[in-house]
Amino acid sequence: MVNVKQLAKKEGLITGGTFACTGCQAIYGLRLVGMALGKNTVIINASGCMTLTATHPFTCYKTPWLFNAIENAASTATGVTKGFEAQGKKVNVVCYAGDGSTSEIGFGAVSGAAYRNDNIIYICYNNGNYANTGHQFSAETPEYARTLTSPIGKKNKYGNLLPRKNLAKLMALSGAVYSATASTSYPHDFIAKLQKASRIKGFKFIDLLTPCEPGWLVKTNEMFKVGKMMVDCGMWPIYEIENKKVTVNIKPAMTPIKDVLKMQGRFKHLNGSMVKFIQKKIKKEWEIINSGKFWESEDY
Ligand SMILES: Cc1ncc(C[n+]2csc(CCOP(=O)(O)OP(=O)(O)O)c2C)c(N)n1
Ligand code: SF4
Ligand SMILES: [Mg+2]
Repeated sequence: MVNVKQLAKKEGLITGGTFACTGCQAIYGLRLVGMALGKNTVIINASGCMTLTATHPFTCYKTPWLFNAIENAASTATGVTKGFEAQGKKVNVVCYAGDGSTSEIGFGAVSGAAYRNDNIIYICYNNGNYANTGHQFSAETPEYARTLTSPIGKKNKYGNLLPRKNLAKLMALSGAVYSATASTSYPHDFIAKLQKASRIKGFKFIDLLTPCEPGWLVKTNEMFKVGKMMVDCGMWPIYEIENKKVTVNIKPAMTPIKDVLKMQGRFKHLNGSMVKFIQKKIKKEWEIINSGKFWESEDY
């Protein structure tokens, strides 16, 4: 368990003032990465919103930062980690890539690194959309959310009709020695997972929920709260998988999902019966998880 007093003394390894939106949870996630892992860390980034936080000649990071095309952050990380291994150096090689990059455009590279069990901590900061290019649908957009490319209209009243890819499970099955989900709204859990990952050799994966103000259409002052409520209502399960053994780290209070959906403009079109339908679905998934059949459940 992370010690709060010790944590408060840790440096975030990130300066104040970045080009990220106010309240952006993806940049807050990077602050937590710095607090958890310290200066002996190299960050490999894939094209996305976080890229704009370090554009030559400016950077807000006190750690090395390598920008990559959206497809290949994991491949670059493999090269970097192999280079350190050849020199006998132990450095935290961290990939910080968005959900569009991880689940779709760069999926081959991520899956290859997991398959080879390369010594990387791969974090997918998951805001459920291609934020940097205007909030298009990604394979991580939740079902029934509206995005720029899954708009609400006469032909489609429900937005995105596809369930999201379950990345933490996929990575565990692809060979990750450690695969977990986390939320920036539960920082202690995320930090503990990062510190655990840094002690394990091989490919480690964390699917990190990072609310996005213009993508989710949430009030700036509710960004932290919305991430917490997504966990508390059961929509974002928090768990870890080590060698196929699953541990649920936060048991959700199963608060009504209507409260968290109401906070997000991307779900504004959903009527009462749709909300009930989704609520039933989440309840059912948790019944499956709680009965010990984790691998048969779907994340929402
Ligand atoms: C091959 C390729 N396709 C599309 C783009 C354009 N592009 C740049 S950033 C971005 C969004 C990435 O989304 P995600 O990985 O979810 O990160 P986020 O923007 O949400 O931070 C896209 C589509 C690109 N750079 N390269
Ligand atoms: S668009 Fe979303 S992910 Fe991008 S900087 Fe703003 S809040 Fe962060
Ligand atoms: Mg994204």
